[in-house]
Amino acid sequence: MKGLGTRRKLLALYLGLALPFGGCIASHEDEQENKDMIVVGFSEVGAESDWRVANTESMRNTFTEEAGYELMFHDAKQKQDNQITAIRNYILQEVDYIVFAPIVETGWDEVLEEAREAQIPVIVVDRMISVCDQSLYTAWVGSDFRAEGDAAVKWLDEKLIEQGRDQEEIRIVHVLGTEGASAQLGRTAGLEAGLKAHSNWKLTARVMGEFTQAKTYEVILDLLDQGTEMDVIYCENDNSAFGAIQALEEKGICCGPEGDVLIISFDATRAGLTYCMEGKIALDVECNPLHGPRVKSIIEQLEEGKSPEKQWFVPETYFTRENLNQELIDSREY
Ligand code: GYE
Repeated sequence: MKGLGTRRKLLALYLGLALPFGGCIASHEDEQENKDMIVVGFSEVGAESDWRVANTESMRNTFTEEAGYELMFHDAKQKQDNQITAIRNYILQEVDYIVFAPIVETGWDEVLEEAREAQIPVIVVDRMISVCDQSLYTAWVGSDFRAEGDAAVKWLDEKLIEQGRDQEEIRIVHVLGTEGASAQLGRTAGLEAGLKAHSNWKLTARVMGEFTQAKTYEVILDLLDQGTEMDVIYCENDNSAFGAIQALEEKGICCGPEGDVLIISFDATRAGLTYCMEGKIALDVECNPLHGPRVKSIIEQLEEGKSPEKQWFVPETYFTRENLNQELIDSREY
């Protein structure tokens, strides 16, 4: 692991750049302060959803100078190549920790080998990575996406029984998130298992929503124009659900637990829960984006020479109209 040597080098780099332009000379105290800063290079997926914005804010609000950190932030704009380049840059800059929220699960081995050679610990946050050698990363923190999918399926099963529709044919439209992302893979696997277990559940369409409102609006509108019948839309995040609702409403179709179309969503952001309380989203499975303090706690453990848990799953719940009220929504951080 890197010691103060790296931080000193960064300080030297900083002073070397600052002097010729601004004539800025750091005081002894500034120098002391910068020397002790922990430098974290973070590569974020993008800004595709409300969840993502909350995740970015959580990281920015946690890794502040006051807390003793210098955060280098990089927005990968949903492209894995951008993330690989960012990680390489962090290696070149000899940051103390590399943190990244991987867009997809595969394709990380080579660049993480490079990080390992440079002896920089790598912390993976939110989505998971799939690597042959588990020692290529130090720790991961995020959600159990398969469990989220299973919770949605269990809820749907019970809801249909309650409505007396468990023998009827149920036509399901599945809106996929970013292909190859853990959140997509886990939530999709949950639905797949549900389809297998219920012969009356029929998948009428599977479309790409890319976790965005705009894309989902477009694909659902297309399906409606083609006359695709749907009882349930399984959206893999809140922004997708917003797009689906927008398309349905434009066509004068009601959505809600007792409406024409039942919408299942994931994230439980404030906007998602507001729709849920109004009944437009029938079920919103929670996915917690507030990972900043969790990543910080991993780094603190490493700084103290301790070994953090390799995988840290965040406990989560789910929401329906029945367990929501405005006070609860207002009290949530995202
Ligand atoms: O559900 C979605 C975001 O990886 C858990 O990515 C995250 C997902 C989240 O765009 O809104």
